[in-house]
Amino acid sequence: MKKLIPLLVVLTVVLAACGGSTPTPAATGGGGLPAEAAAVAAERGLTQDDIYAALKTYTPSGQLDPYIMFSSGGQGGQVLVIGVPSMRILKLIAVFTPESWQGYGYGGSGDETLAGGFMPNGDEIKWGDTHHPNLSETGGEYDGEFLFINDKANARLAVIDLRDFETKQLIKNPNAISDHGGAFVTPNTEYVIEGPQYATPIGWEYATLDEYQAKYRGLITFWKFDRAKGRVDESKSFQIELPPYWQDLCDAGKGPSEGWFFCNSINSEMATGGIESGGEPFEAGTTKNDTDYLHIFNWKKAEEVANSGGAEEINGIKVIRLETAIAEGILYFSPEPKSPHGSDVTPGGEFIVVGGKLDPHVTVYSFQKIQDAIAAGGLDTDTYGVPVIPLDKAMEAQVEIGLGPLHTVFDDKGYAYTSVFLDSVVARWTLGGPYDDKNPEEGWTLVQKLPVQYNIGHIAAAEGDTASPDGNYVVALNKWSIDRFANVGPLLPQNFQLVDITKTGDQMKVIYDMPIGMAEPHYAQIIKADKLKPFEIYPEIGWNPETMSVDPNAVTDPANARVERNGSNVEIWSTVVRSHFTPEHVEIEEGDRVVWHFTSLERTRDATHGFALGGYNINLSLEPGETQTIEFDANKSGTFVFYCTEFCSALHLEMLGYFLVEPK
Ligand code: RUQ
Ligand code: CUA
Repeated sequence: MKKLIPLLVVLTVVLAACGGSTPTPAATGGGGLPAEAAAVAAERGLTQDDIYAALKTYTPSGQLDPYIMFSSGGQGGQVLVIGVPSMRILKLIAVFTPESWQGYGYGGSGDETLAGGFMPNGDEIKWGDTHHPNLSETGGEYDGEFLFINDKANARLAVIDLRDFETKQLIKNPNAISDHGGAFVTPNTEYVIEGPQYATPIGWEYATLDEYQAKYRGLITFWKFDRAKGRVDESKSFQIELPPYWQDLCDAGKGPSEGWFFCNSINSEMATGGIESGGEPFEAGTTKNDTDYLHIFNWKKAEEVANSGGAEEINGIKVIRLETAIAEGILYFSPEPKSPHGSDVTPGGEFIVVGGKLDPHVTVYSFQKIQDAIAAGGLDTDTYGVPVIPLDKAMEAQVEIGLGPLHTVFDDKGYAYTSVFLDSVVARWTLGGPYDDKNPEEGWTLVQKLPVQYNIGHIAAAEGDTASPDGNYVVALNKWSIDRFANVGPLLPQNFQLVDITKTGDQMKVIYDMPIGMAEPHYAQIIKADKLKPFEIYPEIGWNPETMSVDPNAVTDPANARVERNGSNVEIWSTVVRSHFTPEHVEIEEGDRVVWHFTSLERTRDATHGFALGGYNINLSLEPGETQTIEFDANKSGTFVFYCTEFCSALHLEMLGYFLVEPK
């Protein structure tokens, strides 16, 4: 009991920090802790740290989270929406993988969206390995309008509209078959960048590995975003050809470095593997050199060159050739220590932080020094002729933080937070230079290593990639959970740990463990919840979420619901409202082509209906006001049932209809 006595202090501090009022004396017991709470704490064996964590994260029913985190859903191919600090999952957004709750990929408009990401020959791809979500930005700040995410497995990009949290566009990269350094936006979302990963010939043309150095290439894509249309415009996008160095993570410059873009790379050795035939395995071959290359792009210059005839069109997209990129001053390198990972620009845009997976340091590059070195000229080049800025001419500082530094995020107090994979810690260190007077420590200094459970990959901070991060929280996206949760068999969940970073110095604390039992997320971004302005219901009855306007086939009055036959084409206009479909009997003939429109007449928030047609692999979600159209061949005769899949009213079970297909 003794250890619980100072809890009133904790309570007061926490509540004050949350902007709430301090507890009234009547609510507290003799020892400062409400008697009932003290009993619970004692019974559960909770320490003061546990109680602090509980108070920082417990979110009463109806209270809303101040932050929303958008996390990649990894090889599940989706995006997770999570409230912070409650760490409650609010939504799973279907992106690259069909998802039946949202009716995505089961007959409705999601089919077309998914088809946008199919292979150029039309072959279906129905999953993705989502890595890095990026929120759209205006002036270097998240604006809450759009979210982008890449699919590493197939080199694809997705656009999600945050008005309804739905995926609107998938694009298959016509010249790359794997990516990683995406999706990263420029400070005004002029471009969404998809950096490459494993080199292949452009357009993944066949070439043997003997021809690696001659024919294999890296390829970074600048997808032009048309904000008014809410879509990427492929015709205004461009790519830059790169040496086959396996470019990795990227970040856009901002402030003084706006117009520039930075990616690390991991295979300057140009290793080609082949362990089975006596070759060096990739893991050994790619880690021989002491340094790889930080790639430094002048994207404003690249844009000019691409738009003034300096690019070649390959498979329908403009490609700036490597020679052109070198000649025009678009591409520079600088060495980076030992298998780097993570390339993160500081909030003010002055520095780029790179973590070396096999180096105990983070290396901080100065944008100004890079510019000075470029201006001074006389640079040596790599094998392909790209100018290389010596490390000592580009480097501002190195901070030794531990084994396996990966990614770095920032707060409002001049601290940087780096995920350290092998050590399983979050390392807090201070940024020097212009950030020096923001925190109590001096210069570029390691401040705290906070153990996390276990093997942290990415790390995300509140508003962390903006020009003005918030502080308050970081989330450790841990790869292994091992013993943190009940055993659910040999495939374990990931562990997201919420870290309280409100206090300066070495006082970071883990305050929540959240199992992610649906694939392995990579990056996440955390936005202030009040920046998001999603619809509560669709703005008008008949709203088509694909066009974001009223659908010409919307039916606003059940009296106009009908079935029309034209030869073997049957078109149906249905209305949907609690608790019936109109019409309820649909009778057609085997072999008919069916086009079926649904309009939800609901104007009540959360009054969602579903449309499931058993035996035909069809399922829709019809949110208030939404119109959807499905098309299929009635290739099976029989008596089928359609019904509503959302428990929408007391008579939800009675919300059904018969679909009768008369045999030929
Ligand atoms: S990368 S941690 Cu895409 Cu670091 Cu996963
Ligand atoms: Cu509509 Cu259940």
